Amino acid sequence: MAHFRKDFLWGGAVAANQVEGGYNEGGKGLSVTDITTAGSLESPRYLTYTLDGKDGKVAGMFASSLPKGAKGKIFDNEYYPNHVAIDFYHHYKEDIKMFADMGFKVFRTSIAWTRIFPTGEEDKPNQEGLDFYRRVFEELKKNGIEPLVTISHYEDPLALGEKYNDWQDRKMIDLYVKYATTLFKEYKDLVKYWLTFNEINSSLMFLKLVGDGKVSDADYQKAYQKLHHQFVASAKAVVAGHKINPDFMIGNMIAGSVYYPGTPDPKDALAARYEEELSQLYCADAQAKGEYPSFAKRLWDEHNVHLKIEDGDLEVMKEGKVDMYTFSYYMSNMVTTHDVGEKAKGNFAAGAKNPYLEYSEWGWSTDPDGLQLYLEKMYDRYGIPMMVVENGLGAVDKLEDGTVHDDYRIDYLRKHIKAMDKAVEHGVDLLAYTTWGCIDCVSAGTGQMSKRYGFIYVDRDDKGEGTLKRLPKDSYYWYQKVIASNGDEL
Ligand code: BGP
Repeated sequence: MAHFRKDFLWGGAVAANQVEGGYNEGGKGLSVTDITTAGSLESPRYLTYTLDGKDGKVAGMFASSLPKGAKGKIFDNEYYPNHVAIDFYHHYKEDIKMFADMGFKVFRTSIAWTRIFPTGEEDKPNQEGLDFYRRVFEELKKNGIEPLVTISHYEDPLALGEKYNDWQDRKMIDLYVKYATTLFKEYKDLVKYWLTFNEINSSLMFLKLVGDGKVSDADYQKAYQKLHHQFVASAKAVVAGHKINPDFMIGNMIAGSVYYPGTPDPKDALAARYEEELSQLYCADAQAKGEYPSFAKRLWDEHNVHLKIEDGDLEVMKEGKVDMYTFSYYMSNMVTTHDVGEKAKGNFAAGAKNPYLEYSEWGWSTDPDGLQLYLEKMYDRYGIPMMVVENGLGAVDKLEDGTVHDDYRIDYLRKHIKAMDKAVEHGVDLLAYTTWGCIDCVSAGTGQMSKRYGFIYVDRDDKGEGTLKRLPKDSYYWYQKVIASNGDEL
């Protein structure tokens, strides 16, 4: 018998920019993702812009920033996969019906900030945008599915990115809080579960993994200052949300990973711990404990970071602690001070390759024990309910006779569900599991469609060709049974 609670929320997750399309419909403004090209494992995605009359592009993903003074621009000769994505904007009813048939209890999606405030600075929200998400949430409710909503998922309004230099300006705090408060008021009777920022720790975690791997003190200064503004914004939103509806459960969202020492050398143990402090605990403490950890000073000093903290910031962080700890989990990492042969690759994969683990085509390890470890460790540290809001295997699927035999995906998910079950048996209060990309969508890291995660296949390729037809894969019927049996039948 599995140990999940009776009202366990089984479901799936996506993000607005990776599924919706309709990038210039319904009064929507441009998001940073709308000027982001497609890439692959070998070649990065680019943000395209114009600066002093000249066109240019800079490697980036996960809402990275443009060079100072640059204006985002859509080039005619580039392909932007998020413009159409899988056209959820027009297919949401059909998709929700398929989720409901699978037995989903919860569906995680995000709101595109630019559908609500096209440039981020309007006084009044865009009614068409509000209406679209109302229709989506009502459709979910009608089908017995609870919405779980990420307020900001890697898609700031482009206009704010250009003007305020990727959260360097404190003005972003008020603009975010205005946006979040608008959502809370509008959907207070439809949405109970909210997440403030997707993978907030990515600003630190991905620093070394993007570009040439060289990170300057100025880069660290920028990342820490951005995070400070986001922590304050998140805390203010939590406070405002609870006033609007005291039943709201508002969570953080961390890109979760565990860090193993690569050898028994104590220096490796220390290095692994330090990596965990930087990549996980710094942000997790700020939002779940409501304060900077004891090791924050060491982290700042290492890179001569001088954080601008204003009066009242630390108090509001304390007041606006999150109600639940939510995270994505795909893989673990290995850290060593020794010379290692092979390195792990991919946007999440840092350090050395772990000989005990298998790696996907995109270089991500499969490590269900790491998920158990993470759940048990973090529950022990923070003691608040948890949700696994992303987990899954990105793989190339082969369409055969109108379906996909994705036993590799079933195998991956089965192992991770077993790991969650163990953690629950050991006392972790786990509320939900939403697998990533429950319907195939555009990859955030590479912009590919061919890196598929879904239970539902979508006929669309890396160049934007295809009918957009939806087809259930083998994993669709498997997950249906898992949900119906509350995790007993794996
Ligand atoms: C997380 C993001 C998601 C998602 C996922 C898989 O970082 O929150 O948006 O895309 O990773 O990553 P990818 O799409 O690069 O395979």
